[in-house]
Amino acid sequence: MNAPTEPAPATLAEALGYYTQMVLIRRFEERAAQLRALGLVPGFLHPYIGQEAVAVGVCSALEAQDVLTSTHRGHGHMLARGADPSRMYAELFARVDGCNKAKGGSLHMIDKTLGFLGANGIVGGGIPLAAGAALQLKRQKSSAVAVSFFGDGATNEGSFHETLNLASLWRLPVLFVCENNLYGEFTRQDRHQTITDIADRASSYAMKGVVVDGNDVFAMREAALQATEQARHGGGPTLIEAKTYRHKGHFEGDMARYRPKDEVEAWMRRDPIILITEEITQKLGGSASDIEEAKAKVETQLDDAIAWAKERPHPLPEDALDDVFANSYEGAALL
Ligand SMILES: Cc1ncc(C[n+]2csc(CCOP(=O)(O)OP(=O)(O)O)c2C)c(N)n1
Ligand SMILES: [Mg+2]
Repeated sequence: MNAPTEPAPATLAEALGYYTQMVLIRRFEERAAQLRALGLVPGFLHPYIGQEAVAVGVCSALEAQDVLTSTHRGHGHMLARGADPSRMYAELFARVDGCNKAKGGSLHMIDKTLGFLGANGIVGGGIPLAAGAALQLKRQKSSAVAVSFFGDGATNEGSFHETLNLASLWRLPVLFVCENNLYGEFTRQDRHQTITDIADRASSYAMKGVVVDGNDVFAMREAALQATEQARHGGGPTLIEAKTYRHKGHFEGDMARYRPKDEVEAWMRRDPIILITEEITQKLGGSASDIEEAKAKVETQLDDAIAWAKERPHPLPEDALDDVFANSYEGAALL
């Protein structure tokens, strides 16, 4: 297992860009939770709050042609990839103008135009999908890479092990990004696996594994840049373990009383948004008004997105089966 090298210093403008995206993810979800409490969201939400640096750092290292798979905790990945919050809110509110016409909801949001191959309600389900996409990219001799985000719990699934085995054997251009937030649902990592560093599992597959501070957006970006560079040049996959923490419960409404208070408090002090704010104001010469401006911009964007989404119509019952079954097998044309 190798530690990634020190990240190259970011410019103030780059750092403010990452900050804005991280605040967008956090506020998108805080407001989604409030809207759910008001009855606007007919379904579960799994908040990504606390893990924003992982999605933003990794996605900042990607190119337009790259593809991604996500999890049940997928809003952050999709927003970091550049999805439109208006269409995402419309999807959460089950409206026809939602990014998946209200047929995906939070757990199955997809945006093919962004190469975002989907959130996924099946734990570990996105991992083989990313490797399948990577296999196709390799066959097409593309320089694009596939990225799969998944949790610590998912690394106990057969799909994780089977996929890492083949991805390594076939040197597929894929990044396996494990967001180790210390819990799988309500079970602490030390009660569901014997290892501490999930990156150690890479060595079973002769793959590079790295442990990264998942609350440091710059470290995440650097690890992703190194892994994409390797993957784009035929060097095969990397397993990146991002050590992070979810601030809230497993799902919206879970009070998370199974977590010790001091553990929660220690991680709250290392909130990724606090860390990047300090970097901007203490090291990169940014001012308090730069921060306030970025926050205000996000709030206006979300006000507009929510106002638009609330006014969209609900789908009609007679359209329920449209877009559910494929009329043709698009993938066949690529083979
Ligand atoms: C195959 C499968 N098993 C169990 C579940 C129920 N389930 C949903 S989320 C979850 C925990 C996943 O933990 P982790 O992979 O660490 O992701 P996190 O929720 O921490 O982001 C479980 C067990 C499921 N959705 N799919
Ligand atoms: Mg977890």
